[in-house]
This record gives sequence, C-alpha cells and structure tokens, in this order.
Amino acid sequence: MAEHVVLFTGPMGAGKTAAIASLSDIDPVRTEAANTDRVTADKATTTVALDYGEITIGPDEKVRLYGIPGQTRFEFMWKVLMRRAVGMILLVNNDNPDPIGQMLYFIDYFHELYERGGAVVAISRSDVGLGPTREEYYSALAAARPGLSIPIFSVDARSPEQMKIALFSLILNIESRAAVPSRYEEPRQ
Ligand SMILES: Nc1nc2c(ncn2[C@@H]2O[C@H](COP(=O)(O)OP(=O)(O)OP(=O)(O)O)[C@@H](O)[C@H]2O)c(=O)[nH]1
Ligand SMILES: [Mg+2]
Repeated sequence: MAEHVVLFTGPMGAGKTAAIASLSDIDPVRTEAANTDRVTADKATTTVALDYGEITIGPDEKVRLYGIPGQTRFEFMWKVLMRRAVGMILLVNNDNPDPIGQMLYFIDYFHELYERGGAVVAISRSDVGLGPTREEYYSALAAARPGLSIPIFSVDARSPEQMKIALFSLILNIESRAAVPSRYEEPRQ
C-alpha cells in the first residue's frame, strides 16, 4: 500500500486538531491539555505534542495525518514532525489578528515540505471573523513570495468534505512531483 505523510501546520486555534479529526478513518490520537492562553484562542484545550490520524484513499493508498501544536513554545515538536512529512496543509484562521503574516511565517518555517512534495493553504473560521478574502491571500502570497505555487482553499475544518478537497489536491501534487522529475534529464542514447 502506498503511503504519504502529511503535516497540518498553522497557528493556535486554526483548526489542525479539528481537521485531522474530521478526516481520520481511525479514532485520532490527540494530546490536548488545558488552554491557559484564552486570548490567542478562546477554547478549552490546546495540543501539546501532536495529533495523529489516518485516511485511506482509493483502493490502496494510506495518508498519515500529523498535526503540530500551534503554540510556539512547542516549536521543538515542529522540527521533529517536519522530518518525515512530504507535504503540508497550512491552516490559517481568518479571525487571527494577522492571518497573512501567519500564513507567510508558516510557509517559510516549513519550506522544506513545500520543496519535498507541496503545500496547500486552508483558510478556516471565515464565519467567525471578518478577515482577508481568498483573493487577498493570493495577492499577498504572490507579492511576498513570488514563484510559489500554493493553492488556497476556504474551509470549515470541521467539514470532512471540505477538508478532503484540500487534502486530495495536495496528494495529487505530491504524486505528480514524484512521478515527474523536477529537472529535465537528457534521454539516454
Ligand atoms: N465556526 C467555525 N469553527 C471552526 C472552523 N474551523 C474550525 N473551527 C473550530 O475552531 C476550533 C479550532 O480549534 P483546534 O482544532 O483545537 O485548533 P488547533 O489548530 O488544533 O489549535 P492548537 O492545537 O491550539 O494549535 C475548534 O473548536 C473547531 O471546531 C470554522 O470554519 N468555523
Ligand atoms: Mg490542536
């Protein structure tokens, strides 16, 4: 069975734990603890180590879904989780005070995942806070990091259907990059 490892990144409260729970075929592994930072994200718990889930797509393809803890004090875990992954779903909550800054920060931090397989951005919580439009995210990305090819979706992280569209688009990108060599090689005589 073919396997891919995908990492869910993004700031605290963006919906990484929710997204993995909505996608996973198995009961996800969560490492939630009481949230003492209700200013950044007004919710009862926060991830302190990782999230883990699995989804089987097609007849013979498994995707392992890992999520980072959003709080920067757990950054050491980001590096650990980055090692095995081949692509990233970057969740950005649209009610964040600086959602575009956060998007660029995580794209830069996890750049090697983009290089290895690809990345997609999933904008969540647009129903909660009035943030930038999808077009504004695209323009900001093109202006700040020209040349990057990263699709941007609007999602509700609690919706399996919406999260599947973002995940499948990432998987297709990972597979097409793996199938087609990144540099043109002269055909052997
Ligand atoms: N209203 C609304 N709620 C959402 C949406 N997407 C996610 N949520 C909720 O927003 C909250 C996000 O929390 P988590 O899933 O814990 O976020 P996280 O990214 O794992 O956060 P940390 O682990 O603290 O970094 C959850 O209560 C979700 O159910 C959305 O599009 N709209
Ligand atoms: Mg979490």
